[in-house]
Amino acid sequence: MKAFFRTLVGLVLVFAAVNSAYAHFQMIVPSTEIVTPTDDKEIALKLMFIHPMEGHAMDMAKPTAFGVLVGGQKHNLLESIEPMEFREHAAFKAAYKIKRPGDHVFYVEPTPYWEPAESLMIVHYTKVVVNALGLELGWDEELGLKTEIVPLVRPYGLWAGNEFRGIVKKDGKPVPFAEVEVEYFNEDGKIKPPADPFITQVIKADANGVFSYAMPRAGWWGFAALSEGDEKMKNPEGEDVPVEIGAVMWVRTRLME
Ligand SMILES: [Cu+2]
Repeated sequence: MKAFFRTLVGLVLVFAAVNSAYAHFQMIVPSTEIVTPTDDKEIALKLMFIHPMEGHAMDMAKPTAFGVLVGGQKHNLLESIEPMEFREHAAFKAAYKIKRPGDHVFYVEPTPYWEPAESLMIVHYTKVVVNALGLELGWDEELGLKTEIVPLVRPYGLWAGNEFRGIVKKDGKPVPFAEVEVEYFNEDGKIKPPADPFITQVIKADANGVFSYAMPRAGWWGFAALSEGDEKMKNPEGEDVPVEIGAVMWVRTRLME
């Protein structure tokens, strides 16, 4: 009987770990994905590490890198970030003034996060595109991150129901059959998933690393392609542990009405 309970407890722990594995997403969301010539040129960006559908957050350390690619040039914005709180956890924010037309690809490389439940370090290289002042140029440019989603669909001006497509890359090369997790940012908690599989959508890329997903609701959608890092990393206890590297991209859809 004791052995049975031990097995049961073990199984519950395994399932709990599997579940939490489905949910971490680094987020980078701007106050708007499109800045028109008549709009305020200052936008606000929020960086947080959360479970987008379920709503809870983890503490985020100051990122390793934060910047923007615009007009073919990368600008380091790390000095502009400030700490903030998001759902009682450490997060960051930044203000950015749009100075030129064109697509702005904002990115963040977080400091590795230790996840004891999964015994691994997590690094989600994350990006989001803001279109500015009427010039639609630059959204498909690669940042050259360790792992990255390169969009095959212009990632703004999207209606709810539109399809998003992208190529998953690692070290600049497509990742065949990469697994991509998709979550909706359930900001107001209105969506109540009827069962656990609704929390995170799981899709796979094809042989060329290309994936697609039709987004059924207006709001922010996160796409996370996860893979194992080539090298181990030291956890806070000084042990060598595997690293989960993620290529994350955020896309906003709006309601057609
Ligand atoms: Cu978590």
